[in-house]
Amino acid sequence: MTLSLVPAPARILAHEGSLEIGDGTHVVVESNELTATARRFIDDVRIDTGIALELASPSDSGTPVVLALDTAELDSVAAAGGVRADGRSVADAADERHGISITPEGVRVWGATAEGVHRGLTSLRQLIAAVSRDRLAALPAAEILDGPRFAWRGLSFDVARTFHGPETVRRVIDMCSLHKLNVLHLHLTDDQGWRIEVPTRPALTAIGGAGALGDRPGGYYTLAEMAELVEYAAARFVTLVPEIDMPGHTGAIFRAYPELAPADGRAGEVAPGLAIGTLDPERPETWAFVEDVLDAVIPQFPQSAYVHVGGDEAFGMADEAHAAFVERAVALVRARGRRALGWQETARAAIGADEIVQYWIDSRETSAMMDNEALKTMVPSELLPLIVETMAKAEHDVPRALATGAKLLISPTSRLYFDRPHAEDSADPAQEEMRARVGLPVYPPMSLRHGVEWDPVDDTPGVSSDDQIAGVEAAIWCETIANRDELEFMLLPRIGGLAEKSWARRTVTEWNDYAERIAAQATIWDARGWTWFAANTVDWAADEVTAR
Ligand code: TNX
Repeated sequence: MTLSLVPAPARILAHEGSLEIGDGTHVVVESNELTATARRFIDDVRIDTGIALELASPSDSGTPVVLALDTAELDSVAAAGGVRADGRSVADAADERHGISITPEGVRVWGATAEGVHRGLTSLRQLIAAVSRDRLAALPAAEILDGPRFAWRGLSFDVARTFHGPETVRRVIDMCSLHKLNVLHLHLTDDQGWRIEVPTRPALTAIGGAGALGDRPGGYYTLAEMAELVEYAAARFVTLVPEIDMPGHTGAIFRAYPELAPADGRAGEVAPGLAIGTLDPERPETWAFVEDVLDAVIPQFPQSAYVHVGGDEAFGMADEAHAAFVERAVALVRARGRRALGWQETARAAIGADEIVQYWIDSRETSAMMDNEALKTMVPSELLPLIVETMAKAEHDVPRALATGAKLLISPTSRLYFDRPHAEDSADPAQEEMRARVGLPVYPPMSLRHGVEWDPVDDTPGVSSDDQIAGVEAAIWCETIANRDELEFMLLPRIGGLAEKSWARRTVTEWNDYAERIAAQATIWDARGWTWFAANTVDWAADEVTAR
């Protein structure tokens, strides 16, 4: 039996009959701890389908959806592997396993934690939306037992090249929640903009936050806005993880505080989206700055056990200086009670087993990229050898990280860079126009099918077991993404493939089966007004979806 779920659940048992859900169907909690989760579910179903469910007490009569804290049968699904961004244990406090039983008499959704119940209700949401017609949903009777393969299922979101305001971030959090993703990694700083308030360093936002790539408008999240976003995410069991990118990608810092810039004046944007110049680990003012930033940023992310320190593409910096920088930045994070995570280049420094290394450079495709004519027109010729040099070292990063005992966050350019152009055609001319414009031309285009026909362990050179992996994370970089429509167009439907590869236990996703399941999701995307790419390789109309 296949149900219209993305990601695919671990176990499905078909039962006889069906159950109709509609306006006034009761939702009952067996524990007060689940009330907020129940309310969120009722809200979501109303937005997705128009169906108005009602929170009721157990004594009320009527067909109920019952939510319970209970571990019955959940041991038949293995506990998640990997690492939680909030530092909690998958064995108890943050067990996401759950069960869903649909019979003609009602629905029961249970899990060991409120988070587990929320994940189960997310499946129920998808099932209701897939069959709902005129505010009635006839659900097939079934039992589902499910839980994630990896504890870290994330999306890295570049809000520096284009500033995406709080409303857009909330929409992205909603997309994460709908796909059972539990981490939104905010790439808050880069050459083109600084997006987080540091009260002791006001020029970071006043000057560094003023612009974005090209002539796009700038902006930043105030302390109050960030607090609201953290809360909005936490209510959906999503952890916001901050990234402060250093010692490279620091152009915005240098505009705000020129005394931190390289003394030889060799800092600045050399091509749209590409700057040179790095923070100098030899200078005391560099570390006074980094401490000020960490002291301001860390308390804004009370849920996150990690701080991402960047570490990528420090073009032109000596290896020793880069390693010294990373080691001290990691030590400062640890001194503040958090753990560090960094792009894969951080594995070239002496990091510890508690650190996470984010693998992104798929060395099997870099030589083709380096030969790509688009790259040569984008990057000044004197910078090309520096890029080639950095990329050549990349193939040693994964073995080096694993040798220290650090775990990997799997984010290969080849599968999980959502700023690759879409490969498929769309029947809609406006979408074809957007497809030609959005996505970095240095990458070959990627199809939805390519996004699901792979495995994070089998397809990462040097990795042989789930135990070496913290989790799976996609990245959406915004050099070519100038607004919300373009952002959503690149995220959907690709985010479904990310969910499938980070949550689902089967290592092989069969394309035809996946294509049917993802098509059923479009009802919700439409109901929420999300822009999405209607690839012509999926039969979207099979789900009676017409309006977009
Ligand atoms: C490389 S991924 C970068 C980003 C770019 C991205 C474009 C990484 C750690 N650095 O600065 O935006 O490529 O895909």
